[in-house]
Amino acid sequence: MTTAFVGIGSNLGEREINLGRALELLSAEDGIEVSAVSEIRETEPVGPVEQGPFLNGAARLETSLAPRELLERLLAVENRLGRVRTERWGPRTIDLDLLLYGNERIDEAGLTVPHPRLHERRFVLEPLADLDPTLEIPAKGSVSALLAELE
Ligand code: GSY
Repeated sequence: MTTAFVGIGSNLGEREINLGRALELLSAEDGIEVSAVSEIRETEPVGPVEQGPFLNGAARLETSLAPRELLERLLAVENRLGRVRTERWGPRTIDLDLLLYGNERIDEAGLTVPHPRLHERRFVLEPLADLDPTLEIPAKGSVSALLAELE
């Protein structure tokens, strides 16, 4: 089993319900156990597109799935919740980002772990700090140190 961390976000529709449903669907998957969920925070949108505020959090998973298979399951849950990919940085009913997979560093087409912008995003680091402030981001440092650098 490997411990993985997933960022969760929504800024369209019933945001809180979308997040809860995504966690339910993930828990129902064979090979995935949702072992902890962070606080959920309302956050201002980051990026080039003007859009409404997000609800963001993170979940810790225990998984027997390989990283690529886990990513496929995350995309399948996004699709089941009606996510439509129209605009790259645009609003979304649900966003499930594979942030960390054990201590692995993966750089393949469509799969980069740790997530490439994780270390510079408060809306990702704060939920990770809820789950474990000592958590090490491979090649970047601890979540608490990265958050301190953003201050
Ligand atoms: O990369 C995730 C989607 N996203 C977010 C988000 O989840 N939260 C906030 N606050 N801003 C964002 N901009 C994008 S794109």
